[in-house]
Amino acid sequence: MINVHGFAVSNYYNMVRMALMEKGAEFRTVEAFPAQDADFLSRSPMGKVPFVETPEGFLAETSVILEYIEETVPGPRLLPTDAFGRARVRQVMKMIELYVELPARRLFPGVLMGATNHEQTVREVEPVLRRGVAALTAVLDCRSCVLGDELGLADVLAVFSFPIAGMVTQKVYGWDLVAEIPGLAGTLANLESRPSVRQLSAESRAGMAAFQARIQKKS
Ligand SMILES: N[C@@H](CCC(=O)N[C@@H](CS)C(=O)NCC(=O)O)C(=O)O
Repeated sequence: MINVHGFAVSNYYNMVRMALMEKGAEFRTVEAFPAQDADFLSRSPMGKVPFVETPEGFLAETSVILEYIEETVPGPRLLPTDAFGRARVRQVMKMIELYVELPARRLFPGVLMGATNHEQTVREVEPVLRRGVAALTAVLDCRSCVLGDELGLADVLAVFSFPIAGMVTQKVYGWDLVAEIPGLAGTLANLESRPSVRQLSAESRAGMAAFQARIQKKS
């Protein structure tokens, strides 16, 4: 049995939980917040969540955990059977993480955490996101899923990265990056209607007030 550590508002945590839910796997969740003490670092080397406890030990880094789940947990396949197909999914996963999630995250403090974004950050992030969105437009094939009609790990990242990135770019730049990618809004709506995503999103919304209160208390 896998134990998944994280908190409900964390989109990375929700990616891991979604993959397990789509597999129909049994797993346990343990509420955990990022920390830098030695005990936490012994389980998650960067002090981040999510991390998982497997029968063989701890693992961190969402994309790595997702691949581990795909290799070890029975259930519907989330990667294609052919090498090129798998590489295409991984290409999209990496692009979403590097060119959407991470730059958009630099704007989270001002939008979600009650802080102020530095003007320089706001200036730096926009061209990175615009370039990433142009690149993703070229590689995505938005139908019921982001690479056609087969649910896969790219969808797991997409459904928890794009909506929040779009909300953030709308607030900061008056530009919703989701709307820029043809078909993506419809694909995300389809993915959001899956029972796994509905449940995780509801838990995330329910946890938001407590999360913001926690941040306020820490700052
Ligand atoms: N590269 C990590 C990123 C995970 C991450 O940034 N998680 C956030 C919570 S959503 C976190 O733990 N932040 C604390 C920190 O950055 O120190 C992954 O793929 O799992």
